[in-house]
Amino acid sequence: STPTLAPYKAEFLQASIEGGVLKFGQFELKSKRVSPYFFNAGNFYRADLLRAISTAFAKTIIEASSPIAVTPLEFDIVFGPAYKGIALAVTTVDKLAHLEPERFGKICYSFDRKEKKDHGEGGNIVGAPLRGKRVLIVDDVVTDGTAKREAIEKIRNEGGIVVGIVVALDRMETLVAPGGQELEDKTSAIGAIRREYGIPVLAILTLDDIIWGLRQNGKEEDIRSMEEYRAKYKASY
Ligand code: OMP
Repeated sequence: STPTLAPYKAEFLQASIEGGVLKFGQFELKSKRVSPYFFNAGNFYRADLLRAISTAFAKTIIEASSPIAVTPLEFDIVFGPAYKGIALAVTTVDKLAHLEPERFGKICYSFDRKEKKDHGEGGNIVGAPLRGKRVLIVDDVVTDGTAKREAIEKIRNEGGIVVGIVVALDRMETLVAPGGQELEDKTSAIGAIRREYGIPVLAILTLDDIIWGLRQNGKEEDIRSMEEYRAKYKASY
């Protein structure tokens, strides 16, 4: 497990718990698994929480695009898939420009329309045109990866080059068959996307990070059920 957590990650974790975004208890997932925690990115609508998540996204991106990184992330546009990704992309771009104006002052945002538009300016993209640009996708959680694959295809259809994905949370768990059965294969949704598209998929927080945080000041029973869940479902990537 994680020996320590970067301060911005620890702050994001604390804000997520205090803001009711990250909850502990019993939750049925899309996959039908019963999880001892749930991360609801739809609850980031309050100003202080939005600031916490955009700061954490921006710092994750700044770290990954550091010129001294082995393969620094380079991008022109931050793309947020509709609807939840929109606020994330817009606030992340604003935060990047605020934290590092020299490097990120001219970074753009874009997002897709869910509905077709056939009048006015037309088009399926709002914000910076994607053609020929390096595009970084931001989103909340990867569950089975369907939404991320759709976003990648849309961006490519518009002529954009997807260079990476940053999500708020990597649940680190194995994929489940469409019918809900457990599989022999220990692949994660994030691992599958990394291999399929050959792009980095970064996360602000992982399941390991949450458990680390809980060990610092969480409830004993939450720690136990989280560790059991991890032992049962953790992916090999
Ligand atoms: P999109 O934001 O539309 O991709 O949906 C993400 C899906 O993941 C939703 O169906 C959520 O119910 C689900 N989800 C979370 O949002 N947070 C979690 O911690 C776990 C899940 C999940 O069901 O796996």
